[in-house]
Amino acid sequence: MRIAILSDIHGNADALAAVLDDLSGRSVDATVCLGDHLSGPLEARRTADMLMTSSIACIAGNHDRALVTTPRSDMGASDGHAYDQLSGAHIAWLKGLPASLSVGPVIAWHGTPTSDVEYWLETVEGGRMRLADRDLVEARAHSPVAIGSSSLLLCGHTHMPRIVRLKSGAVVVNPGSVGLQGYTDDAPLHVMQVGAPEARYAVAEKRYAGWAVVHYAVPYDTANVVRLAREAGRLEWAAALESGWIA
Ligand SMILES: [Mn+2]
Repeated sequence: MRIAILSDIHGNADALAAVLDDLSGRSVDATVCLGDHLSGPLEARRTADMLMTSSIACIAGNHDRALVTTPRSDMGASDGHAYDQLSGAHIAWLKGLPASLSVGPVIAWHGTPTSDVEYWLETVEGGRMRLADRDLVEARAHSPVAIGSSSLLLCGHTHMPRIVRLKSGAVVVNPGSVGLQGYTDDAPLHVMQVGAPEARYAVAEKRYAGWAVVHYAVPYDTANVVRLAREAGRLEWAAALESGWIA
């Protein structure tokens, strides 16, 4: 079994198009997308249209949940910018997204098995993100949701491409972010940056008892999304889109 793993597009339709074009040359049995599809100062409507007309199996991220549960007046700039582009059909699609999905031996969540906002593989320390300690990664895998016999556990949310093996032998894979390679967040305040602007995704293939995982970094023309971010006054977005670094 081969599965393509996308996550955290954040309205970057140009990056999504580049990933889907890259993926078109590869043979996969299924493609999944792990949430935070639309939120940001870019092209939420175009991204939603692309996903809704594709065969990609999507789950909801915390921002997708916010778009259908938060009053417009209480939304942050990124959610509000996306929301204002969406039709009733887009909202209905968002409302129908599950919080998790499983395909054969693969199971996927946005954050962790129990939360779409918790980091699974990373810890924030000194305003930066690092690989979480082993016992914490194991503890966050524990869940009333049955991991069962799944051997490939997928998460997104932190935008950091990573593979971590659990003591059970199962691997947790974060494919990184299709659309946004850096951000700052609060509570606690920290910077996340990949250090390169390419669109990220991963392909995992079952091999014996394990998985061969390949992370891809796909170049695309960032001029349009950088311009859109600047026009929206989101200079940090523009820096991350252009360079993969937060200015
Ligand atoms: Mn998220």
